[in-house]
Amino acid sequence: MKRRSVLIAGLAAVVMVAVVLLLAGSPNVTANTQQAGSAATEVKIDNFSFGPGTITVAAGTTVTWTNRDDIPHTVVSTDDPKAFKSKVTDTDEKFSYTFAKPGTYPYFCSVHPKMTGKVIVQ
Ligand SMILES: [Cu+2]
Repeated sequence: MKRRSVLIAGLAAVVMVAVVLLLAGSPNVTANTQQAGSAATEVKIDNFSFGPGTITVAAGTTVTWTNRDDIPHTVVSTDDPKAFKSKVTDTDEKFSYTFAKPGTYPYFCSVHPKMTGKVIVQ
C-alpha cells in the first residue's frame, strides 16, 4: 500500500512537470504574430510636408496620399526611372500607388522640391 502511494506521488510529479513545460512553451507559439497589417498606408500632405515622412509597408500595399493643404502639390519618385509620378493634386485630391516590389522609394513634391518623403517596402 505504501509503495503504491509513492508510485502515484511520482506519477503526479511527472504530470506536474509536463504541465509546467507545456504552459511555459505555449507563449512562444503566439508571440510570432505579424504586424504588417497595422502599417500606415495613408500619407497626408499638409503645411508643406508629408506626414508621416517615412512609412514602412509590406509588398503589395497601396499607399494613398491626400492633399490637405490649400496649395497644389505632387508626389514624384526621386528614382530614375521614376517609380511613380502624380499629377498636380489640389485640396483634398488623392494619389495612390501600389508598391509591388520590396525596396526604398524616396519621393518629393516637384512644385516644392524641399518637400520629401520615403516609402520603405518590405
Ligand atoms: Cu508641394
